[in-house]
Amino acid sequence: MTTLPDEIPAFGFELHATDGMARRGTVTTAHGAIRTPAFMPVGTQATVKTMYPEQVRALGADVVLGNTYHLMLRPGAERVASLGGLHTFMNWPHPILTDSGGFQVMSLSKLRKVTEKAVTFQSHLDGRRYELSPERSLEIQGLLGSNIQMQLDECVSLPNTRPEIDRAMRLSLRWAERSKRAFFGKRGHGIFGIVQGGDLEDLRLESAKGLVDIGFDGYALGGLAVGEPQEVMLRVIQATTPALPADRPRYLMGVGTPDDLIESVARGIDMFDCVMPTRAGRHGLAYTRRGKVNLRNARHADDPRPLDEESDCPAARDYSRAYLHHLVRTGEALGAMLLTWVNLAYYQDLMAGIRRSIEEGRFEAHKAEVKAGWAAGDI
Ligand code: PRF
Repeated sequence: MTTLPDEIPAFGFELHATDGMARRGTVTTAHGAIRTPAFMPVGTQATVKTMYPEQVRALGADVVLGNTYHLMLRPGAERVASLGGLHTFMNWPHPILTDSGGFQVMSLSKLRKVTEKAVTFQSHLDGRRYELSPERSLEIQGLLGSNIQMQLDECVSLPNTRPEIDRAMRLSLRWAERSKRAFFGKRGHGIFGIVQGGDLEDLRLESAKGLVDIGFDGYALGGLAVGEPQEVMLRVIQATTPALPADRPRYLMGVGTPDDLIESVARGIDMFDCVMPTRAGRHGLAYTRRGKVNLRNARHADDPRPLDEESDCPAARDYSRAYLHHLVRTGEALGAMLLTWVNLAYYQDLMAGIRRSIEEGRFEAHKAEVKAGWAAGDI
């Protein structure tokens, strides 16, 4: 008997190749595939700031990130749901991952309080009081309709005390259990658990084991890039990824610089998100094959050269540094648009190069080559 394939693919992860600890895979969702290692542009307010969705897609992004915290406050999850869900609302028909809100509550809202039940906070917009429980976070993420939904967790900054890191890790584990139970597992949608435990490897391993026992579609590493040196972050990643199942994707939350990405891939990470390329672009900073360039700097005022004449990105290839400098100095919208484009193109090219090198079994050599390019400098 033949069976017709279901129209909507199930959520899943397939590993195609490994090279050392680096992995090349594909995450399958109801809205399409995510090639890993992947960088997810951040679209906090249902927009990747200054970019058209078509343009983000054309750069090679398979997935963007949305935020429970921002969207629950404005325009509201029920409203987005009644308008057909987040994919339709923002005209991004491809995969979407949503963060659960806890991390943004901690960094943005006023008068926040964490209890066993939930995190309560006052909106940074109008001071209204809200309660975000694991159940409500997953309800909101279900209303938004994101393909990858995140458990509610508590992230503490570093450096921190062992009792505080321990407390937040255990609370996050209990919330993981409740988040999983509250997740409405529509076909082609998955939920990720979040490993916490600060810079303490024994707590990281306990967190990872607890999450694996609950069972998630993927595993994130939270609580990193929160004040610790890069070497500490990389040590924690290296110690944690071996404790996670090889057949599930691993996502390093809120990271990072191009160097963070390539070094984390070397330690078994598959997915990243970060505001760095988009935020830096709005602040006049460009990421290129030759490192970081600050277009605000007066040395660019008379420079007719583009940022990178060899780039496939028109913004990097067809506009002089002098013009970009002028746009940045005058605060013109086009300056932010062009530099965000440059940066997202660079980040996506970086990931494409990493994926290819893993497939071809030359990741380490490729990493050395890419790092030599940054070190060679801009001029
Ligand atoms: N938890 C959640 N989102 C996050 C983080 C976290 O620890 C981080 C830490 N780098 C960024 N975004 N839920």
